[in-house]
Amino acid sequence: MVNFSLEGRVALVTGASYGIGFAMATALAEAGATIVFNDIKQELVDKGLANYREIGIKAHGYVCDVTNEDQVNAFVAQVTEEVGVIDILVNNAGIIKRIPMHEMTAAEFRQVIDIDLNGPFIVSKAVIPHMIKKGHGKIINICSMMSELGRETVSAYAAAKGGLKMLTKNICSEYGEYNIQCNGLGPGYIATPQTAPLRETQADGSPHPFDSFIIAKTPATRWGTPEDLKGPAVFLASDASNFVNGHILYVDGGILAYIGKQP
Ligand code: NAP
Ligand code: GCO
Repeated sequence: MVNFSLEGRVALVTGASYGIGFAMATALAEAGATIVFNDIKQELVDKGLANYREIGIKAHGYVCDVTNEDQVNAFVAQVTEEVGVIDILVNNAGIIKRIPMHEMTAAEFRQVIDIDLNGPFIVSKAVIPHMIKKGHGKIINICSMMSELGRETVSAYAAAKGGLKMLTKNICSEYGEYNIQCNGLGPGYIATPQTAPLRETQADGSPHPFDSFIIAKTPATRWGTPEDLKGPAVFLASDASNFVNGHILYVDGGILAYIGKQP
């Protein structure tokens, strides 16, 4: 029987107090994994712990900024000591800034790259030696439609997520021989706090134009939900995907396959 079980495995999902990270962590826990997550503020870690407790998951939460290498190294050492060697890493933490490129400051551009691309590099670098020693590991990088497509106002985010796609392929290339599989998950447009501004009902009660645009661009004719990421996350975290490496699994309702509905 295909093995989707994560019993006995320790999974770190970064930035998983809520949103997509929370849903994926819940799925990994339901498959048997012990869940570790981080956030940049204690109050959010505490809120996340309460959210996990509410659904019967005893998660381990830590304050850690994924862009801070010293913090990350100390965090990974503490988790290894207190919980166990990390078998599964989901690089989920990320931000977006929607600003026309010619109006975006270099500092704003750098901040997005720092969290969305440098962060996954820093955390993966800290975890890989432990995975090599243990003889196996799963790294799942949360990419995006913007790993493949551009659009107005998201230049930094697209650059970061495009880079994250290639970092995924490079980790696959460099560490496949150690039985480490590194793949990407590319969510389509998902209803979370990050996309809330794109879905706000207009003052006149009409849907946000972007909301209608995405519905027209998606064969599934709906926004995704964090729950749509649960199965794909378990697949890529489990032995069922041991010969899948360097792949970006798009979970997008078909957007990337579709030219869009004729107006
Ligand atoms: P979200 O609701 O904004 O959650 C992002 C999480 O990352 C938050 O918990 C946030 O913590 C945390 N975070 C931000 N900066 C951090 C840092 N420096 N160190 C540690 N944690 C940090 O986003 P989401 O929609 O769930 O998205 C999660 C991931 O999926 C992101 O990588 C995003 O780019 C990607 N994605 C989202 C969509 C979508 O449509 N929603 C589609 C494709 C890909 P704070 O609350 O403290 O900021
Ligand atoms: C945007 C959205 C997207 C989604 C996601 C799509 O402003 O276009 O935020 O970037 O977050 O990344 O896959």
